[in-house]
Amino acid sequence: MSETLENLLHETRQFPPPAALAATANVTAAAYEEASADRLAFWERQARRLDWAKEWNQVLDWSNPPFAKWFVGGQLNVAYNCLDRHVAAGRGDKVAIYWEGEPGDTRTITYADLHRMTCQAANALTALGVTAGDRVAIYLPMIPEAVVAMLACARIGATHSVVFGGFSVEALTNRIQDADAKVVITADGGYRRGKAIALKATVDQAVSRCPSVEHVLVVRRTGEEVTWTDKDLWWHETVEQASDQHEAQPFDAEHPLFILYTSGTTAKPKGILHTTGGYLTQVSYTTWAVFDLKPETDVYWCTADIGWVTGHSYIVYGPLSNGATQVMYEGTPDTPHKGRLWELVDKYRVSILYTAPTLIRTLMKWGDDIPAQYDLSSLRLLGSVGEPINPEAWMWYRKHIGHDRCPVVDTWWQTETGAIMISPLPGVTVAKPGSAMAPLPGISADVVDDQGNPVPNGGGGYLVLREPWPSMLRTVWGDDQRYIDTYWSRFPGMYFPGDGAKKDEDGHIWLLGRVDDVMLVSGHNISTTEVESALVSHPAVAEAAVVGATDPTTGQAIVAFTIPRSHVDTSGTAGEALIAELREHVAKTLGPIAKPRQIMLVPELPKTRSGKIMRRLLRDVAENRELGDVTTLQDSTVMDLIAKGMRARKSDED
Ligand code: 6R9
Repeated sequence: MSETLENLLHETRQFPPPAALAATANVTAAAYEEASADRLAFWERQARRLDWAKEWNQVLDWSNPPFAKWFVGGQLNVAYNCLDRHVAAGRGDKVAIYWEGEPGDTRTITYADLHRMTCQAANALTALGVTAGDRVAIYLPMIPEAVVAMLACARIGATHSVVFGGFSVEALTNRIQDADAKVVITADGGYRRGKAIALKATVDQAVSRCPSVEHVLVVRRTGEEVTWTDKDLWWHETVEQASDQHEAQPFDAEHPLFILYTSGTTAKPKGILHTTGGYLTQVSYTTWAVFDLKPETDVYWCTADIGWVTGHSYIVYGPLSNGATQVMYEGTPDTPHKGRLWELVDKYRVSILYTAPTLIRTLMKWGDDIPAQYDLSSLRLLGSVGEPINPEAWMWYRKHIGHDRCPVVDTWWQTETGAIMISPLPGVTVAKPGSAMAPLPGISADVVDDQGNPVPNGGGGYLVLREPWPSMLRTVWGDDQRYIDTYWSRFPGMYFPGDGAKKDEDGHIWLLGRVDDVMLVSGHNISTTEVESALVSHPAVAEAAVVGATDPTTGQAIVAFTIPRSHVDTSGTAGEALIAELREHVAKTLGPIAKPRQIMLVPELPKTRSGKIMRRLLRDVAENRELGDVTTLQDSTVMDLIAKGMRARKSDED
């Protein structure tokens, strides 16, 4: 990418915080001032939200950048902070998790229950020879045992590596091998779209290629038949028979807590390493600050999978360290019907909902009438994470889910950052649809040009983080050089997350997608996000993905893949007319430079399991290439559908 990103999209709508929420908000504007007056003292105060067995003697050691140490000399136990201290304070009977299985079976788990289950799992893992510093791979569906397994590892100082329950043998094998995991925790299977999906057979194949694995613990979820090897142990015959008495030992603030592999590329997966004290400090603080969480009265629900960093930070460690009550759901939002999420919001009186733009756009596609059938009056705050949220999707979320009553917080962060970094504060910020707005108190973010100089307001470029933060990754597992090269080499002295961004006229930050996806059209750098948002702002469009395809005249040309809303007629000439109208609509909204060369109407888009659009695959289609690596796709049949549509169109044109 040369120079800067064009700033094409202009959004003028603004939404101040609801007065009642602002009046009782956990965090006020004073937090920004406190943090900028003394950043380290600010984080030190947030660390005191936790129970430490031993106080630190230095807040930050940054003497050997980019290798940071936070709360040096401090000691704590993560599971103790998520469980024991709540039970000890008399909150053992408070519900930690309302769990809802996809088939409709339910479990209500209190903090005392979760504590007992975690102690049993900690004892069972110890009996299997797992000690502090060992790695444990977790490959489970969205069942409470996934939370228990993670907390049990944290409790005994073992480092967990959660692998998405949908990943292939190949992906699982690589991840077990890279971390040298000693134990794998899995299940016979889980439920998805009304079917039992087997997991154990995948683990068997992977483990046969992973000599480091000594034992496999198997949770019985579906009851389907599984083959058994001599490494296998049933969870109910080991963990559930173990003692529920376990004394948590404190670990060093920099003790490894987990490895999480980032997905999406063909390269060897990167094991992102997070440690104990700084990570828990920032996830705990941000859960309380960004969601305005009131643990006594709120019912919180994050729809992420546990295998995504969002599940780690905002299902397990953030909410539980705050003593929250939350909903956890096993299945997909369309099973057994497309109102399932809203049925659950109503049933459990959910007050805080945290989800992803991909889901919001899918809900838009299904139609406004579905959420309208449910009582959503318990909701008071909505969050979004995972991709830039298109202004129109933001407006839809605010109107049809939040009934214009709930603030929407668009939260930018990454696996690598561990916790939310850029987001509105719900009781403070006057939000703009589509903008993550400003770095949180204690975080220093900026947008810079090619040379690393800050861009002026109104300009676009690269997002950077200027100062270390408590929940930052500490390295790439086993590869310090890759850590330096990937994140700290593009701009000296700054962390580069790989995202493009712009500052608007007021200095607020808008994320523009991965810089690898930026298109260069006739010498102009154009972000995929802005063109997609322009398409989504048309009433016929629910979702769009654009890519730059090689073009003899313009260098790259914009090719758009667009999912129409369910009521839209796309047959024959109506489809042709819609495409022509959409091309004009983009040109009108953003300027003629952004007019797509080609628009394809498609039923689905290729996505990762966390819902991110895989533009790389769409580029392959747009340029008539063989498809690259599809192992991290959520649904591999989607690409066949799109490629078929593309070929049919081409032969029409020929
Ligand atoms: C938490 C998570 C990280 C990448 C990140 C960026 C994109 C996430 C976003 C967002 C715009 C937001 N991203 N949140 N882009 N606005 N609110 O998603 O982690 O899976 O590691 O992905 O996701 O491109 O760099 P991860």
